[in-house]
Amino acid sequence: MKKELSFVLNYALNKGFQIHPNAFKILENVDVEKLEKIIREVVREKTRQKLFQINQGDIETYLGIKDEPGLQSEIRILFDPTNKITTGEGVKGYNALFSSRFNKLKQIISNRPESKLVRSIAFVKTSKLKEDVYVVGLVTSRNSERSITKLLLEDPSGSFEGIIFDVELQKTAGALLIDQFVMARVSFGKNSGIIIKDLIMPDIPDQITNKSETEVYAAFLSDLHIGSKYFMETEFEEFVLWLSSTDPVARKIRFVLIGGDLVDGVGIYPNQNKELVCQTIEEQLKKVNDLIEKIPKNVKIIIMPGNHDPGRRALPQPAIPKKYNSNLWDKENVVMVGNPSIVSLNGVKVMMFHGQSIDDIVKTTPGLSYDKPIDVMKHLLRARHLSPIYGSQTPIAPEMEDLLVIEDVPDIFHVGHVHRAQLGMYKGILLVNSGSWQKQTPFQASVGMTPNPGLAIMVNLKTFQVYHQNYNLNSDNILQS
Ligand code: D5M
Ligand code: FE
Ligand code: ZN
Repeated sequence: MKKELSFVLNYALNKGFQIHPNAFKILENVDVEKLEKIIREVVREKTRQKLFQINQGDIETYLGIKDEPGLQSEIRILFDPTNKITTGEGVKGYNALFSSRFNKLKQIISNRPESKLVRSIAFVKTSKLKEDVYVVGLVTSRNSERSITKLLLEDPSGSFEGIIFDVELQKTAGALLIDQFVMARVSFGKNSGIIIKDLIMPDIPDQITNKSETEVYAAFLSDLHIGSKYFMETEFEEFVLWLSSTDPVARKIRFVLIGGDLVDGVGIYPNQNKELVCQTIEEQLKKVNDLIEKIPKNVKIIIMPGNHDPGRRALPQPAIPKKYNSNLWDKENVVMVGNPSIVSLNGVKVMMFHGQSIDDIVKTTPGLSYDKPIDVMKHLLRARHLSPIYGSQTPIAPEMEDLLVIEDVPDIFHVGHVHRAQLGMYKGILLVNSGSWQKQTPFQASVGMTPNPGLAIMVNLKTFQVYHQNYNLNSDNILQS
């Protein structure tokens, strides 16, 4: 036993006190220089109370690590694709997927006044209307040449090519994502072509944000990439230890959300093994488990997969399967969900999505970039879809139901994947891209991607105020908003 701990025991015994083993366990982890002061003061206080046993609660109260009383930590899973996955086969599956997408979004847009004037594309093409009408459809292609933009829209009755002349409207059209749903006001031109006069997104209506009644905090994390030699293990461990510190914010944290890429995986990209310190998924998940164990048990941890985690690659992804690491599934304070998911934390609805679709969107949409993931997240909200572009880099499974439509409007939208932490606000929704805990990889350096790893983001679920910390000592990391 360390001499400082023997001193503590002897001091207490000499004053007629017993120390409960649980109290002693806490003292074993306290900075030795503080031990003498702690035991003298606790003994003085207990003498005053005439109680001669030193319990866990006495030490916790002294250290300020006693649970904040009255803090709720109620978690409900509002949406999880894990048990809903029923992938269709071949063409039939894709038809079902797109028909589900169309119907769900048509329903979402149906509360707009213009909806009453919506006609089917087949009807509009054959009836040569004199008045403007509306159509709704999925964007199948977009072309800009000289001073006009052409859009191909499709609904279950057929498709048509609309022409846009208006300069501002061409900009709106330029921001449309392929396969996204849109409403268009159309009329017939002189040469019998169909002209698009306006474009309306499904978008987010004005709404009242749900807040927690008590000042509980949630920590937002993603892209740890455990197992990669670029995982910032020391910095992440420091953050995990902070969670059980006496810091007033740490004392109020009741939720930790991990938005995917917990591990770096195996065989995710060519020659990945050269960049791994753990060569198997099991080893990598064991390390995840060891870190999770260090988080206080009164904190609930929500774990969602990303493109590096085991399970299936195509969206929507089921929760990380039990077979790789049953420990995570067995923990009482861990909740395993699929990607995307919606969880309610004390009534605050958080939509979690890893963010794979950002890659395709940044590549095809003018004005969007990897350094500003929040802009892309706003795009997704306006389109009411988490991954509209089909058949590009992001694999999407031909589900019978499109589970990537944003049906329910969240209070917080949590995304990761691009390794750039950023904050934003859209129509009352707090937008969080939680960045990463992995240093810049050689691949990212080769394509000029500059991550800002090591930022921990905490949100007060009562006030929605954001508190953040930088664990990255090598750079002056900034959290953009
Ligand atoms: O992805 C982190 C970011 O880096 C994300 O924006 C994709 C991009 N990335 C990473 N590897 C590749 C390859 N091989 N091709 C294209 N884009 C890539 P993460 O999911 O953490 O790997
Ligand atoms: Fe990642
Ligand atoms: Zn990722």
